[in-house]
Amino acid sequence: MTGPFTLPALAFAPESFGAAISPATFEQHHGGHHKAYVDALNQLAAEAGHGQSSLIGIIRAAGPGKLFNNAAQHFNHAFYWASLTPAARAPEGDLAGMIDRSFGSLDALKERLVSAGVGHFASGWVWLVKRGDALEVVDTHDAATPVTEDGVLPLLVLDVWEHAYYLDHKRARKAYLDAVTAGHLNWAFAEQILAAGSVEAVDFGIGRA
Ligand code: MN3
Repeated sequence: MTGPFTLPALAFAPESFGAAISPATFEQHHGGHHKAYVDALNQLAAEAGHGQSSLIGIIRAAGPGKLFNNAAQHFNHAFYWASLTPAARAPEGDLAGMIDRSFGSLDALKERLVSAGVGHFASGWVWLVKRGDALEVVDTHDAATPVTEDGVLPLLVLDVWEHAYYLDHKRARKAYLDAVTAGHLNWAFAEQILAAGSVEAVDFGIGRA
């Protein structure tokens, strides 16, 4: 069925990630998994009387269950596509300064992202977030998302569900995380959110924020 939420187009060519993420993974992950979350969300939101609600409003209002899971997975996946870029440049400006103050260096942050992903049990997400004046790496299980937490601003995310890497790296989650953190994190997106101070102020394809 159609509804207010739509699958955002990828902002890059799926052939442009080398050995890190294959076009086949993007096809399954974006056109398959993410689309299924959007379709289910449209149906469940309408049934729950949320046909006019914003995505983040639904995520924050829904209790545990299918509506939360599909709404949060739409948010998390749109945030993930925006967190990826074919060719990363170094973080700049305020973000670069906060990375150095919070982690010591960009390489130390990348190591934290990889180790958090490797250490995460089963399905979930690894996030770079701002809490207070500092940056942190946090992981969330299943569909859980830091957008529900007061005072926490998500800046980047890595999907560590098996569907994000299994076609390309089999069970070597670390190989996927090493490849993505080495050259494919979209620091420009993190800089935009940091400057805006909210995820609602940046358009990354979730429709009504
Ligand atoms: Mn996924």
